[in-house]
Amino acid sequence: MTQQFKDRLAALEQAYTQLIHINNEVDGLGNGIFDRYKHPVITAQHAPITWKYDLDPATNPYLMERYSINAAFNAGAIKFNNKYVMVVRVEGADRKSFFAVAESPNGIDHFEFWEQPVTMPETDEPDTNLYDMRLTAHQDGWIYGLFCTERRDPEAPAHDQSMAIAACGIARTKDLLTWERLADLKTNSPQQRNVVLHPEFVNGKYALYTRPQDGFISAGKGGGIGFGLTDSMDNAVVDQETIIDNKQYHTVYEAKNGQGPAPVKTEKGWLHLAHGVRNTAAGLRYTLYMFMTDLNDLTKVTHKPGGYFLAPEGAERIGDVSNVAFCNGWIKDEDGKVFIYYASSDTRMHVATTTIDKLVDYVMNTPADGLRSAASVNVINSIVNKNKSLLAIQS
Ligand code: M1P
Repeated sequence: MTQQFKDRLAALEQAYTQLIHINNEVDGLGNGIFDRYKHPVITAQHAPITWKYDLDPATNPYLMERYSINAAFNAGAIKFNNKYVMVVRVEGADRKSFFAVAESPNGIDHFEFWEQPVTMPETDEPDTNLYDMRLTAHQDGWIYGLFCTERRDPEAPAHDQSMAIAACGIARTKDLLTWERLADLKTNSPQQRNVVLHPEFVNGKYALYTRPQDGFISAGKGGGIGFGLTDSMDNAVVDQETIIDNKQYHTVYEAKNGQGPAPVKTEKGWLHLAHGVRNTAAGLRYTLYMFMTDLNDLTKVTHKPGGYFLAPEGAERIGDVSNVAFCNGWIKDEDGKVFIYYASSDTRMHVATTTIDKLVDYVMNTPADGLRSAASVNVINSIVNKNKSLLAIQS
């Protein structure tokens, strides 16, 4: 082993150790709804050295990367064995995404990947690409991971090497190490992404949030967050998708939308976090928004604040696919604290913290989108007028 090899290895190890020991802290005053943090919680640089380098000086004398990691984003999340755990979409320089588990003792920093990425079994139709897992600890005792499996469109002409079909892949586990792959979800929609399993049985059936879509990128006549039931998760079939939250003109979910993580049950209703997409001259803009559904009727949206809940800010706005905030994982602690794991610009993971009480207050008391500029001014005026009376009483 040359001195150069030894020095480079020591430097790589030091940089990695420093990275995973960075302490995170709340960034600024925030909006009162949630706190953002100064540092991302998982990045491509968090990938272990042993994934990227052949450490044998005989076969890798220059200690160069033999497999490069491009990004680490769109993670599912779960509290597991008292640890805050993400199943991260890790993307190699070859554009292939795969899943890898990362854990932290406190949910806000010191995330470290497990020794090896997830070996996800395949169906008879191999996946070209896998991404965006939603984790659900279901009432039936399994932890399910629902994700997008992407394959080239068999109808695609040879000159078009980008036409793809997105479907919902399904796997289940008890330990996040060994996964049992089940058949892909069948629906009547040509494309499915952002499919999420509801944590409880509904009339003895499994309930799924879907996102019917015509094209790989464009929602076309489809779109909206759908809801459907299946008798079983082995060979899951949703015959009928009811759209519970649709695309809408001049909103942050005008072009398309999709359910984020599995909803969280509260005394007032089910809290949902979703992403909405609008088109701009600079391309698509992804932000997060929230809504609440009825405890007894999961297809009924009872509250929906206007506008976005969280949008990419500052450095978050820049990445492989800029201007994107995306969330498919959150964790609710016993004491009501909530950890929202969101990705920025298809590049890295962040955390935002809040509480169930704050989220319920936000969802129930933030005015709905009035859908016209005049309605927005009315909202401000009603706040100002209330404040004027309040301030007059106080003075
Ligand atoms: O690039 C932004 C996002 O685009 C897709 O989301 P959706 O299905 O809503 O369009 C997904 O590829 C997602 O992974 C990605 O972050």
